[in-house]
Amino acid sequence: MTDQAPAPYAGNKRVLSGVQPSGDLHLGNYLGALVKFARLQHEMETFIFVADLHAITAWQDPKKLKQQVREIAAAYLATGLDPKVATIFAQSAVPAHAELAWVFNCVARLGWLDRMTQFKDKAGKHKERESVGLYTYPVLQAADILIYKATHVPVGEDQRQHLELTRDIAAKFNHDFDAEGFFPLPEALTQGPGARIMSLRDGSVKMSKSDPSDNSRINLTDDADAISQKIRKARTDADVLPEKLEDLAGRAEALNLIGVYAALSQRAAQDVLSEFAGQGFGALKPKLADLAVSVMGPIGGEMRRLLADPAEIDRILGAGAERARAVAAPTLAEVKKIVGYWGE
Ligand code: AQP
Repeated sequence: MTDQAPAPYAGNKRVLSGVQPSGDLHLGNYLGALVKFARLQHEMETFIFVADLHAITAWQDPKKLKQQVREIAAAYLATGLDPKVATIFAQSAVPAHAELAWVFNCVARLGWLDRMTQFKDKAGKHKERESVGLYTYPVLQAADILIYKATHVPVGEDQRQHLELTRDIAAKFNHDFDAEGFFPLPEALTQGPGARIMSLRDGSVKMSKSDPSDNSRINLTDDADAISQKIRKARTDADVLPEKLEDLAGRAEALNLIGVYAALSQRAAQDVLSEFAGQGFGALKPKLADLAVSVMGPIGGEMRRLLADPAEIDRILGAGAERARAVAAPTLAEVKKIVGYWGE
């Protein structure tokens, strides 16, 4: 394999996104993020990182973290990211993210962060016990994006509010330091059928790595039996499926399974619903299980193959970090000048 090199890309468009190495990746991460990365790498210059700085906002076992990073990198590669096209790296290998985050901590307002619903969801009733890092997480996310002056950020719907905060930080920095146009105002790419995949056990909450129930999600590493069993056990209701999508209102679990089917088969949800209209979940679930096994099964297999050679994954991450550092360095140097730091 040759070393990483940037792909030709359209205009000044640049993609940045990442995933935390905080647990097994699931169908929501796959449909909401990974499939988009693989597609976008051919349309724009693409930077995809493993968010290990973000991961430690909740405690991670230091003996396992490096391997968790490799697992996310393996998932990127197994779902089609090509290190010859995209820049793939670990966030902690590019210190400029954290340096810019400090400047942004001084630009962002407390009131802005107080509005972040993800912090409220994750902290629950005991926010005083959470790390300060979890609170300022969206500020680091703004730095991740803007250190590369990225213009497009493919994420699931749950990240839309953080992207709006990134735009606010970019605009305030540009304004406060009289540096109009220095940072772009990046766009969230949330469109697509997999933008919000819900838990298989509760259609009102998103599928998540940190959900204590393993049956709530399909992991990228699940084998065919586990995938089929989880779909068989997925919570549903007793009604038959209707003809029209709007008639699924109030049936969150049913809507979710139709959405997953549509996303995995790259069909419109209405088209899938028409196929099963008048039938119950006994008809839908076995077909959905076969479909999920056919799409997800090979990804798990490829991840296992890649993880058998950790040195190769480390080599790819190392080459990616070198390139990312080179792209980040001039932006950080300019920021230091703009802010008026003493450093050269
Ligand atoms: N359920 C989901 N549907 C669609 N997209 C999703 N994403 C996460 N869950 C869903 C998208 O996956 C990307 C990576 O997410 P992350 O690991 O950085 O953090 P997260 O959003 O906090 O993901 P999880 O799985 O919910 O992890 P935990 O439980 O650790 O918080 C993002 O683009 C996200 O939108």
